[in-house]
Amino acid sequence: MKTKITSLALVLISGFFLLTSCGSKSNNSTNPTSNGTTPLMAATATIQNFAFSPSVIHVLPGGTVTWTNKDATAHTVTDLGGNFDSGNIAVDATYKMTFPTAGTFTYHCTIHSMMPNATVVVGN
Ligand SMILES: [Cu+2]
Repeated sequence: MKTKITSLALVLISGFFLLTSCGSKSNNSTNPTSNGTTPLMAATATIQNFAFSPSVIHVLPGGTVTWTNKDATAHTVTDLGGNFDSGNIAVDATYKMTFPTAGTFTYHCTIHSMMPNATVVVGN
């Protein structure tokens, strides 16, 4: 009888740890992502019709912005201050940049000078 209770407790305890470890794992892998209008740890943006959208992207310090090129030609995401440069982003490809410190970064596409500049605002 004593053995039965002990093994039951072991099953319950291991089940609990299995559940909690799964829960923390999924929390870590899914950073809250915004469309760039609210500062979160991750934001997504698109390059489409020769424009960056949204034109102002907000992200928290330490956050990441991922741009996807949805045009039929290559573009770049190039900081005017020289802090980052994607190089050519191919059609349907993405470029990911992490911003460790607060600040305002204005960037453009070096291939198409007629494309409007856009901005990443890093801060709370
Ligand atoms: Cu371009």
